[in-house]
Amino acid sequence: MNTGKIRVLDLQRSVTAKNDEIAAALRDRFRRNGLFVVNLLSGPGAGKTTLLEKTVQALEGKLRCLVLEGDLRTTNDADRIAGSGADAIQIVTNGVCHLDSKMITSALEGVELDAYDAVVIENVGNLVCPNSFDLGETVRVVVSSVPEGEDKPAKYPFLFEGAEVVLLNKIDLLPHTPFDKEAFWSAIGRVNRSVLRLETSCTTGMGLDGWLRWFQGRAAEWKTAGRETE
Ligand SMILES: Nc1nc2c(ncn2[C@@H]2O[C@H](COP(=O)(O)OP(=O)(O)OP(=O)(O)O)[C@@H](O)[C@H]2O)c(=O)[nH]1
Ligand SMILES: [Mg+2]
Repeated sequence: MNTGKIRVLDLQRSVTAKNDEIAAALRDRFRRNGLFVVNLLSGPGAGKTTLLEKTVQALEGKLRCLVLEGDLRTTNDADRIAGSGADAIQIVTNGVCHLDSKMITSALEGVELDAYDAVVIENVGNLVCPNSFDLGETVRVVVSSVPEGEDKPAKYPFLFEGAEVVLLNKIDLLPHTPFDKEAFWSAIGRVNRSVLRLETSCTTGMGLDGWLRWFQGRAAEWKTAGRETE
């Protein structure tokens, strides 16, 4: 008996391969400009925009930041960033649950990147889909928050695996919840041993100095590294 041919179409792979190609071009462009680029990831409502509001306010006059905001609808987050004094671009994905490199390329069309030292891309609030899409970033930072519970790194490990920093936010709520901080950091240690661990409250300002030190230090380091490769 003859056997028939089969054809396998791996859609996920072809989508991410194209995305990676565009992301590589973005990464080159960012490097040429000595731009430190953060892909900021979390579940919905962990405090990404609040952290960025505090960050751009604290760095005013020290580091020129451009913020790209990804949301399914509204310009709320870009409005908040602009209100805090930094330039912002809102990407409205209209239902798409993550940002991709093509969206970033379109958003940056005509933008003079020389005017900035750092770009932060606040991804769509989602602990799953954004993980597969390289945006040409220098580093990934994941924000987790106390009300989400300590089991998120164990249940959604992939996002945490690729992070340079994990920031546990809303620590002001620790006295009011059964959140087990030791269990949270142990789970992080199991998926990513080298990650920088930070604890913050964007409400009280607790721990924000450590975050700002890391951000400024890495941006400065990156600018020098970019110049050296020219
Ligand atoms: N108690 C407490 N509330 C916080 C803290 N940080 C942010 N919030 C609140 O959490 C809510 C969500 O904050 P956002 O900054 O909008 O969160 P986000 O991650 O940008 O949300 P999406 O963009 O929708 O995914 C807001 O009501 C903030 O005021 C914190 O450290 N402590
Ligand atoms: Mg936000």
